Amino acid sequence: GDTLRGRLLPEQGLIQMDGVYQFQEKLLNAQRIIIIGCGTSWHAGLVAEYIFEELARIPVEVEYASEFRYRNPVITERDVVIAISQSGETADTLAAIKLAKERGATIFGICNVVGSSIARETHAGAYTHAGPEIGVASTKAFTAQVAVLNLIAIKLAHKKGLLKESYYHRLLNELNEIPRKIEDMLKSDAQSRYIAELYKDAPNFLYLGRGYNFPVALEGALKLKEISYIHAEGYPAAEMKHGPIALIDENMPVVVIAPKSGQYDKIVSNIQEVKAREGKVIAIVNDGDSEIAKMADHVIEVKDTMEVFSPLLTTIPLQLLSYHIAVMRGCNVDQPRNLAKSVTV
Ligand code: F1P
Repeated sequence: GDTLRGRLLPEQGLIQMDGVYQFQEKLLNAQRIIIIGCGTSWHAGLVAEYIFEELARIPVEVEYASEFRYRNPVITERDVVIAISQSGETADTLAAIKLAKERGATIFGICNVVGSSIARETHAGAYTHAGPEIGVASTKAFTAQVAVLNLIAIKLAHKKGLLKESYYHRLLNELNEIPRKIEDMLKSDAQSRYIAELYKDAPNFLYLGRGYNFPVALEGALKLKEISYIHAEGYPAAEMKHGPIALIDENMPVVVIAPKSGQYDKIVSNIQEVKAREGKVIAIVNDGDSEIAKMADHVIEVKDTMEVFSPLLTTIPLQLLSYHIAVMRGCNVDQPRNLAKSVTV
């Protein structure tokens, strides 16, 4: 419709957008959106930075809440802060919200847990309703957060007159297709399991991505660290030459997130650079990508989608890869050591 009111993803639970509807003028007039969160929620914020700036042309900053709360940030009343948290109880995020509120910003929350502390502290919000996260590490919360942020960006862009009607409808229709595509991918995880078996004893992993999939590289590395205790780093692929390339040899598995995109040729060059140094390339590609299949050691295929939605799909095999590696290493995937579901201190 012509408002921001909307509901989405009936198969996965509802994303309720009424909070966004009440808040739309603030978002439309925001001089800047500051997104804060920790861990996986921060990664969802990074994806949103690309989407908001691309579609809605609103300047976005993304900050770790754990840093933001101790800084002396410049905040004005025309800033809107979007706080993202699965649990809604993360102490750093809560403290960052209070600081931004004191300085006059309007705070919008994206939480999974209804009635949580963060949900109560914010001026308005949208619940992700992703269902309970059984494990400590965020998984479906991430895709739900990215879906909500996508929907907000699309609705704002439409309100601002920045989207052609046909493109706007294409975006919404495709977003509605995502749950089905994810479901299909969850059913066919044999390739992730096979690759997990080959690399489960690697001491290090590198994850590379560009654009929308740079935050996915960070998230893939975080999931591996959290549940498999393997050291992993995520990097923008274009940064590889500025340092991490020194790490690459025949013992380094490099996961390259490389679906079709505006930067496809660039990511192909990055794969060539890794192969020239004998790194092992595990590439996440679109169905039927024969070009990368010729170069990579392994490929995992994901369904085609529009570029803005690609993180919703490319994240899934990375979660599965971490899951299988963790299980094969005898780790408790639901209760990783040293990690708490809500970091309340
Ligand atoms: C943030 C977070 C999670 C992570 C772990 C520790 O939680 O960093 O992303 O997987 O559970 O906490 P939240 O604010 O999104 O609940």
